[in-house]
This record gives sequence, C-alpha cells and structure tokens, in this order.
Amino acid sequence: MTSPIRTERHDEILVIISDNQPVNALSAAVRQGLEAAIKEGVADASVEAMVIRCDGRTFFAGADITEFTKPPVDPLLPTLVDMIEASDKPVLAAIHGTALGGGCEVALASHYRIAVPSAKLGTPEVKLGLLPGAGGTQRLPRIAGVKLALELTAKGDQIPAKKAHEAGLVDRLAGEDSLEADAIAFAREIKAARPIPRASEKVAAADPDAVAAFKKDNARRFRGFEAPLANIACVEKATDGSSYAEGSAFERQEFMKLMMGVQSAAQRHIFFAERQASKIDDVPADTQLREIKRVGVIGAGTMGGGISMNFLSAGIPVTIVEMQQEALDRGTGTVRKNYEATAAKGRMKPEQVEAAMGALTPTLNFDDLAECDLIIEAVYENMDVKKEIFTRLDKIAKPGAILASNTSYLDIDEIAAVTSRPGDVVGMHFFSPANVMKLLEVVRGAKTAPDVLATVMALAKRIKKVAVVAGVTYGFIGNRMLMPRQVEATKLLLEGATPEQIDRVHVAFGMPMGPFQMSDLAGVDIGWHRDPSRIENIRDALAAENRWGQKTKAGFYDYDEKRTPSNSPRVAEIIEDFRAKSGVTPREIPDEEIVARTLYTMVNEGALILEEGKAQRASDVDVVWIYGYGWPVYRGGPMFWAQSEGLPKVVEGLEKYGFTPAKSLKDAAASGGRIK
Ligand code: 3H9
Repeated sequence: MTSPIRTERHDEILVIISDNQPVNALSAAVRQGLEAAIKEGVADASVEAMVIRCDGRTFFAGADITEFTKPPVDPLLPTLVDMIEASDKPVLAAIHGTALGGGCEVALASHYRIAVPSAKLGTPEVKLGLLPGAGGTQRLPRIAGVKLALELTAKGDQIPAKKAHEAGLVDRLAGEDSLEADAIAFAREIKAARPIPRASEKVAAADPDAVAAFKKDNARRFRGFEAPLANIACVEKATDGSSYAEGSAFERQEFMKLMMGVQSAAQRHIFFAERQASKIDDVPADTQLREIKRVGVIGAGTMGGGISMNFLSAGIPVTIVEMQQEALDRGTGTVRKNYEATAAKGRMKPEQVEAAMGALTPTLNFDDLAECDLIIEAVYENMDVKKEIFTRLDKIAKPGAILASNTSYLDIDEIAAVTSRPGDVVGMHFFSPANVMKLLEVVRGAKTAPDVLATVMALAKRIKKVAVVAGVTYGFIGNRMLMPRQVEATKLLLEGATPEQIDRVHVAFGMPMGPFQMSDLAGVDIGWHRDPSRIENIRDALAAENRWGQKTKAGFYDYDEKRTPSNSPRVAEIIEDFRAKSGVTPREIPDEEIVARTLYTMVNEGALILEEGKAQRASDVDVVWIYGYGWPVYRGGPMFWAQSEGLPKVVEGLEKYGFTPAKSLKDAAASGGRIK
C-alpha cells in the first residue's frame, strides 16, 4: 500500500505532504509516514528545515476517530508530536482548511506555524467527550495563554487564522493561494535561527481568576458533561508549576479516563450518526439533484417566517405568501426583527441583514409561487386546508418543482394524492424556532421520487440543518416518540407525582426541560377542544382556567413578569380535585418509575418505529432527539442510551409497569445484540 505521506525537496527545505482524503485524519499510515519523513529530514545533512502541509481541502482534521475502538498502532500521536518538536531542525506547519484536534497538536508541536487567512484552528475533542490528548492542553496555554486555551479546549471553539495570528498561535499569514511558496520562504528565513522555539519549554502563567470566570460563565453549557471539566483541569495543570512531562502525564491519564467512559462513546456515536443520517439507503449518492434557485413559503406565521430565514441566510431568495396584508407585514416584520437582534449581538453585519431582507419577496398573490423551485407549505395543522393548498399548488407550480409540507403529524401520502405529481411531494418538518433548531425531518411519502429526496437532503446541508429521513407515520419519528412520554407524564400526575418532580427527573437526566415545562412553553392549550365544560384530563382542567402556559403567565407553573416559574398551589388543587373525582388515592412515585414510564416508553416507541421501517436506522432516531428536542448528547440519544443502560433492564422496566416491549427490543435484549 502506498503511504499517504510523500516528501519533496526544495533545495535545503524538505516539504512533507499528507494526502489522506477526505480530511487528512491522522490515521496509523499517516502517523507512520510522518515519522519516517521527519526521521529522513533529521538524518539528511543537506536538509536545513522542514515544512508539513496537506493536500486536499484541509490540514489534518484530527486523529482518525474510526481507530479509537481498534487496537493502538505505533507511533501513537503523542509520541509523534513529541518527536516533531524534538527535531533539531526547524519544522514549520503550513495550514489551510481546518487544523483540528490532533492536527492542531501537530501544528503546536511544530516550531513555527504559517496559515492562509481562511484557515481555522481548534481542538474540538471536547465535542467528542475528549480532550486534546497529544499535548494540546499543555502546549496551548504555553503558546497562547490560559484564556484562549480554555476557549479552545473546554468549549471546542474554532479560531480563524487572523485571530490566531493576533494571539501568537500562528506566526505568519500566508497568501490565500501561495501557502507552499510562502511556507518555504518562511522556512528559509528561520532555518538557522537558534534556539529553536519549542512550546513545551515555555512557561505558562497561572490565571485562577480567568479559570473561575470561565467556569462560572459556562456552567449552564457544561451541565452534565465530564469532558469540559477535564479539559479545564489539564489547562490548570499546565500553569501550576508542574513540569511539561508531569502535565502531559496528567493529560494522558485524563484522556484515557474520558476515552473509556460512556459519555465519549455517546458523543462519538452522534458524530458519526449525524453524518450517516444524510445517507439514504436506496438512493445512490450520485443522484442528479434538482436545482433550487428560489424557495416559496406559504404562511408568514412563526413557522413560515423561521423557515424562510434558513434560506435567506444561505443566500437563497424566498417568496413568502399570506392571505392578508396585515399577517404578511407582521411576518416579514418578525423576520427583520430577528435578524436585527442577531446583528445587535454582533453576529451579523447590518449589510447582511439588508441582503437577507432584500432576498425576501412578500406577496398576497399565490400565483407568484409559480417561479419557485421548492415550495414549503407552513399553515396550521388541518388536512382539509392542506389538501386545498396542494390542489392549488398542483395547478400553478412549474414542472419539476418540489412541493413540501411542514406538517408535524399529518399523512404526506394523503396530501400528495390530491396532486397530479405525488413524486414531487415530500415532508419537510422543521422544529420551532425553525431558524434556530438544527433538526429537519424529511418525510418520505410512498411515491416521493428519489431525486426529490436527495435534493432536499442536500439542501438541508446548505441551510446547515441536520436532516433525518422519516416514513409516513403519525408524528413521524420525534413527535411520535413524544406522545407516550406525555401520556405517561400526565398519568403519573394523577397517580401521585407532581409536575415539579417529573420535570426534575428529566432535567437531572440532562434534558433542557421536563415535560410540563415544555407544555408551558409550547402552550397547554395545544390540541385542546376549547370547551371549558368538557374536562377529560388534568391538561383540560388547566386549559379551561386559562392556564395556557407561559403566554398566559400560568400553566403547570405560575410565571412572573420575567417568565420565572414557581410552583403553583392552584395546580396542586386542580390535580387533587382530579384525583378525587377519578377515585385515585395518590401514592409516592419513585423517580425510577418516572424514568421507566416516560423514558423507556420512548425507547420502546423508537423500536416500533424502526420495526415498521419508518426510520432508516437506530442512530437516526438518536439524531432526531439530540437535534430536535435537546436530548443530552452525552447520553447519545434514546436508542444509544437504552443500549448503555442495558436492554434487559429496559425490557424489565417496561414489563414491570405493564407495557409490552417491542419485539426487536426483546430480541436484542435476549441475544445481547443491538437495536438496529
Ligand atoms: C483527536 O484528534 C484526538 C487527539 O487529540 C488525541 C489523540 C491521542 N476521523 O464532517 P464531514 C470523516 S479527536 C475520521 O462530512 P465537512 C467523516 O466521518 C479528533 N473520520 O466534512 C465523513 O465521512 P463520510 C478531533 C473523519 O467538510 C468525512 O470525513 N477532530 C474525521 O463538513 C467528511 O466529514 C475533530 O473532532 C476524523 N477526525 O467537515 C474534527 N473527521 O464521508 C472532526 C471527519 O464517510 N471533523 N471524518 O461520512 C470535523 O469537524 C469535520 O469533519 C471537518 C470537515 C470540519 C473537518
């Protein structure tokens, strides 16, 4: 097998080039090639300096994550980077694309760094539940100080080359198109400079105030995660007077602890699951896509406006249609307000706001949709209304236009059937707020054409969504799994639990909020029959008293002006009343029962969805819950979590509380296998 590493001589400069597509991951072959090349440079008396660079779209994007579960192969990355740093001839890293993780560590161990302005550097290991384990936590603070080291390691932020240059992390900026030539010229300038600057020989000043402030500012973000704290501890170790060798031994120990833990396994699972989700089993990757130059959105409500923003932000013009001028003005006004709020936070330039707004064409004329290549219906959930819209669309949309519905529950096949082109119809279920939430459920109807599906999946990537394919089933993947959870949560209230207890169990589990906090946010009145005399459950009783959630400042909790929740004595009374009427004597509900009845039931529903072929793979179900509902990524999504919890335990828990476990779940539990 040919090595992914080759060398080229430019007189006294040895250029070492990696070509390991797609992202130059530091696989065993790459590490072996680099080791041999550095040895060659050190041994050859005519070489005076070395440049390391990569072919393709990026400098090394990190260790090869696929190797983490395989037996280690020498040289290990920490050994290799130490060897690079120990070279008695200057080594220069020439960076383009993204120097990430182990790739960044190769750069840090090199004596000099030159980068093109568009390059980015970062140590995102924390997002995989890890830390930069090849000296990154020790060299970063020594080169760039504690503050930046914390941002990069514990948050996993990427830093643009220009900023890295200002921070001393990059020594020189190269021309965007002349990296190699500029790197060789730089190497000639420094080839004789002594002493050779080695990061490990520098001393990093301790900054306890910065560490304390960083921990405080990020407490919410780090809640439940192990890796950020381990990263912080390693950075602190680099500044507490320990030697470099002691610091790296500590880093190694912490790295191994994380690597063996369930959190990192979960986070690595999600890394690959997210990428896998974009692949459709029976649609070839090279399917010819339809061209999407303009998108139409029907409905300028919260959903329609949010959906439009995704395309506008990606530079795709949008035609948005409403029935009334007032609603149209309100909708476009909200879009502008959202953009301006982003600009006020410094995350958008005023001219970008204007560019986005300039690409939005509001209209009352439905026929204007005729020029759109993709039209997304985002009106309220009513099958008759949707059918009427699609009947009209069928008459005016241009041939080949994709017709999508943003329905969150309804049958795409029934909608498609009213058109003469069911192959062009697909579901695009965005999650609220649609401009923020990363998930897009792409609903594949029985007749949805493969190129329609492939086009929508590719478009999702362009608008920075994580797309998952779902089959036609009530509530698709996410909302279908939400249903048993909500039903059980409400039953548990009746039997003796409180909203606070159930929400507490969910928040402690790592969810951003519990089922009742979520109801209050979404609206307790959603799905309510709007008849105060008809009270069939606790939710109805609340809705009948105008306790519709945060919007009426009362729901399962009471809210003050700032929407801070407090426990509601009135809700306690309503629940009591309801128990009395239903003849239920409340009992103490153990937390474990809440877990089994509200979380195991979700897992069970996920297994049924998979059995019915409504999701392609278990990891897709996980992606839905991570990106659509805030399931804690360190638990890897419901299906991964069930696996790590132990499937026999999940099956037992379900049976104990009277549920019928899905066959696939039972089979996998019995055989020690996985849910697929
Ligand atoms: C590390 O370095 C640990 C060390 O500190 C310590 C060691 C002791 N390995 O994302 P894309 C695959 S941990 C293996 O779609 P983009 C990816 O699965 C690592 N494979 O492209 C996909 O495969 P497929 C720290 C990898 O242009 C294909 O490459 N580094 C790796 O949207 C294309 O990826 C990171 O965490 C990898 N490291 O984004 C960086 N990276 O085509 C992780 C990617 O079969 N990577 N693949 O689905 C990224 O963030 C993005 O891939 C990157 C490119 C920004 C580089």
